[in-house]
Amino acid sequence: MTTRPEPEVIDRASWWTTGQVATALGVSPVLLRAWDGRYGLGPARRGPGGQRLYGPRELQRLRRMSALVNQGVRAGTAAGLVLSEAVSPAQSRLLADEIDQAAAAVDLPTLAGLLDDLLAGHGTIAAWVDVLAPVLRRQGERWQAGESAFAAEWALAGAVSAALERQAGRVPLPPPRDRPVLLACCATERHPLPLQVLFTVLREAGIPVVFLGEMVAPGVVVRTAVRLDPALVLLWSMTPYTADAPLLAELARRDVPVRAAGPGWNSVGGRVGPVLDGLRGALRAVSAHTGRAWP
Ligand code: B12
Repeated sequence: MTTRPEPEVIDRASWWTTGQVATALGVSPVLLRAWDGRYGLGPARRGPGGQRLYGPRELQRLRRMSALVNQGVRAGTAAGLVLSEAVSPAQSRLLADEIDQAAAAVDLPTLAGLLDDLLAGHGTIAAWVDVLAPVLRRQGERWQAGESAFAAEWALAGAVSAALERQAGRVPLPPPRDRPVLLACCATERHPLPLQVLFTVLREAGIPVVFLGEMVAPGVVVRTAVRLDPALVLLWSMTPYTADAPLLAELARRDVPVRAAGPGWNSVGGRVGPVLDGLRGALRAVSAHTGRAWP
């Protein structure tokens, strides 16, 4: 039996040049080289022609560095913070275990503290990909094996959602001059977390974004899309029985730029177009529709 590689794994094998990173972060290549020389925030490796290549972890660190500097933190202080934040695989496992245990004990204050530290310390993308998604998948496996306590799953999902909300709330709203990205779950879909992660990442990047949440009535999605004239709509389905192909068709019929997102669409077939099934792929789609560079 062949197993399909997980999209996130493929994405994470990508490498970016200095120019691509500079464009994505809105800083100059000269500044990137200065941050490398002064603070060691450099590329992970060199390409065949000697070009500097940044991997996902380096990119994430530079994104944090840039965000901190934009918030007024001095570059030296920001670099110190960022360098002390790198998550090793061993640390990821440790953090994941701590979060798992706090969820199992339904220890909500500890859970909130751990999640706030994780998001602030490692950035939303790394926190999600390296720690939170694995913990949630573990919960799902337990549920499937009939072992899961529902209370733990609710505690975890609720606490992650609340922590993402706090994280997004720390970022100032971008000026409302650009067309927003609109994110909505299909009408029976109750797994909004991946979409909320995307919402948080876009907020952090200063991209106008509206998140309608879970279980959105089709009429609400259509009316909101027509009213907002979004640059892109992502319609989320996590499980096969929630994918709403007629809604997707209705939006397309009204010339709304829309993409199906999430594994639930895979069973619907080619009628819905290529499905976005990874955080990085979704960011690339947003980039293509908003003109905002994102490697
Ligand atoms: C938490 C949770 C819940 C919570 C949700 C609360 C909340 N606020 O989100 C609650 C308790 C409500 C719930 C309910 C149910 N759940 Co549930 N749930 C989960 C759990 C544990 C995590 C969900 C999640 O956020 N996953 C996100 C990440 C961790 O999943 P992932 O596989 O790594 O992500 C993939 C993609 O989403 C993508 N991706 C990751 N991030 C991003 C970001 C973007 C932007 C994009 C585009 C893609 C993307 O990459 C991955 C590879 O494909 C999953 C287990 C799991 N493996 O996901 C089960 C799971 C999804 N649930 C499942 C089921 C069956 C249900 C229920 C039917 C159970 C029930 N009888 O109550 C209901 C259905 C509700 C509904 N109508 O939608 C099954 C679905 C099986 C299937 N494929 O049909 C799962 C897989 C558990 C299992 N192993 O069986 N659930």
